Amino acid sequence: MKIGIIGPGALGCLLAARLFLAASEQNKIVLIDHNPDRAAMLNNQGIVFEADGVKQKLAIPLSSNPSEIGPIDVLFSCVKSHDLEKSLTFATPLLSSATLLIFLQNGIGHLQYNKRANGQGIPVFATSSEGATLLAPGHTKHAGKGQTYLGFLSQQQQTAEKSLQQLAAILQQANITCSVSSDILSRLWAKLFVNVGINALTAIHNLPNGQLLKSSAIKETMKQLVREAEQVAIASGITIREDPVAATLAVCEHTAKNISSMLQDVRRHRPTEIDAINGAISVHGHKNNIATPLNDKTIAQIKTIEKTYHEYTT
Ligand code: KPL
Repeated sequence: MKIGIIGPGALGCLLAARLFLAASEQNKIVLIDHNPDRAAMLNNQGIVFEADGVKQKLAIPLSSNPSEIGPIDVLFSCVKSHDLEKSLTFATPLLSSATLLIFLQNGIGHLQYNKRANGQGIPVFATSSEGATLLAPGHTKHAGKGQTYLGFLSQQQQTAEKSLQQLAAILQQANITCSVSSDILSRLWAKLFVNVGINALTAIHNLPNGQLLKSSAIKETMKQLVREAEQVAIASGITIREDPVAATLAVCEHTAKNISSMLQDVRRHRPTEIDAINGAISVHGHKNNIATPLNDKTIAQIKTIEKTYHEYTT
């Protein structure tokens, strides 16, 4: 299989590194970056990957020119949810009607791409709890083993089902615990609950995930954020598989040292995924007449932080 990963962030580099280390003659890996200067720099420098106390430099091929690569079998989209639209336009030459296009964004806003594929890729939705921290451009550190689920939101032909199973096996061989889920929508919401409870609070308080549990006030806010999200999910007809509050507390503990993706964004003065995470709860809450005051307040707090980026940089 020819496998591309677009977006050399923390998770993109982790996937690329794991797949590259396990790649065989049959499976070729390429990283894709829309930014030609960064792509050239990373091509020279190599991707630095730290895991289990070992640091290595990997010569993973990196391109900023999708036309020179052409259609591939699998494209992992690891860009932020707010960059997805322009990234898909950029990636068009990589997509054929048979390409598995794997969406790995946080939140649920990107589910709209299930209907918009237009023969350019077969949309697959994925959720991963692999912990990864980007220490510098192209330098990623594995911060905790997780579980990855892949699944279709709509009925597919048998060939697509087979390709997805084949991809799950490749990921599994590459040390990424992975399975195909027949109920990916519930899995995406389950991940959303966790992100709703953890991400914004880590960014507001500038704390690694595990530290949130050390303050009873923050822990209580986390529980309430997730309970609001749960009410919205129930009103939206989503199947809930496990207690979202217990699951969020457990992820906080398992990823105690992790710097959440939102806190990483805030520290780099990048736009956050607040709209795709707590924002999605607020929007779906409004649609279903469920009030979400704590999520609304949290969104406002993060937007205030985002505004300060400008003040710092001018
Ligand atoms: O998905 C995450 C993120 O940081 O976006 C969690 C699960 C909170 C791990 O940090």
